[in-house]
Amino acid sequence: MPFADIARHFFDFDQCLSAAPVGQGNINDSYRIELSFKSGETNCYLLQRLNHQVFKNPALVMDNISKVSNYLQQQAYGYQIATPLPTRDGQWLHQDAKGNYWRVFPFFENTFSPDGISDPAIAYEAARAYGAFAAALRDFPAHALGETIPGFHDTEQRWAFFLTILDQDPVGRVAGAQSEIAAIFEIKPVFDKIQRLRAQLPLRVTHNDTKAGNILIDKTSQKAVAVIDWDTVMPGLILSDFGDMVRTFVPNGPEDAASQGLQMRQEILDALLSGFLSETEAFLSAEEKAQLLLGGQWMTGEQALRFLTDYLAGDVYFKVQDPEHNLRRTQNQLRLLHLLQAI
Ligand code: GN1
Ligand code: MG
Repeated sequence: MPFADIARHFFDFDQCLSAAPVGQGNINDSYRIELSFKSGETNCYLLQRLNHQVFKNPALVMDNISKVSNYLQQQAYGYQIATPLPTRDGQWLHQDAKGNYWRVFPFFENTFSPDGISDPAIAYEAARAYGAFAAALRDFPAHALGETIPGFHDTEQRWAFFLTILDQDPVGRVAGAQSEIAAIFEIKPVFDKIQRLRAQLPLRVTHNDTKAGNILIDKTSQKAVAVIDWDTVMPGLILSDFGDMVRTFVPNGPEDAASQGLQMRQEILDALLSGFLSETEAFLSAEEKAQLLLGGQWMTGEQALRFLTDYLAGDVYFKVQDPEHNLRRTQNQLRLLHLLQAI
């Protein structure tokens, strides 16, 4: 079994009892593996292939994660820390013969991610955990972290890339996506507003991928256990961390829902605000607090732009299950943005 061969670089185990895909990630590939050891012990781990087309400097990703993990271990941070487990020769990554990068994390049993299925209590719990993450890192020196994806939430840069793809039309999809393209041009003022605000907002250490899929909730207690997926933890704006929660928790279905009828849920939005502020109110600036909801519009619009760009580019970035997947995702983000703008 190939997973066993990879795991052998991390552990001296007896047998690999099982290996199965887990999670809904759009970038990396994650597997739960169950290993038995000669001591008689059995343990589960998360084995993950890091997508090095997207993360072009895998060592930098791991360096950031280990710095954040070491730091959080010394803070009063009330959640589990997903510290990576090193290879037997002390590396964070194992590179296989095909050039793929593998890493291992502890596996948190009896947990789930509230992807498009949350109720207000869970949304509150998740937002509180993301808020606690930001709070625990508020004094971490942002310059100590590298940019794992340069310009990740630089929407101006993403806009310029969209225009290039639109112009090149590399796979001939532009003609069939005219209404989505027109809708993207209509939301440009949201991005312009963010750009004007940037000068007034502090640069913080932020998570940058605070989607519903990156929180683990305990199945029994329904309490948040861990904030996961630290690949994009780097300097950023607090608005995007709150915004990506709004984008993924507030609609009554997942971002790639097949139906065009996504609705927004005000009670979830209220729960996110109170959960997040319960941890961050004391240190966020008045301007940051005033603009949290704009963060929701920004992230939803930016994600629409990213999905549409990828559709027009021929599905080169996000994993897709069918040729219309990125278009469907775009339509859902556009619909959600219009609902958020109507609040
Ligand atoms: C990707 O890999 P995953 O699912 O955590 C993407 C996010 C998007 C998200 C949309 C590195 O996150 O930025 O918001 O898909 N991650 C990267 O679901 O691009
Ligand atoms: Mg991610």
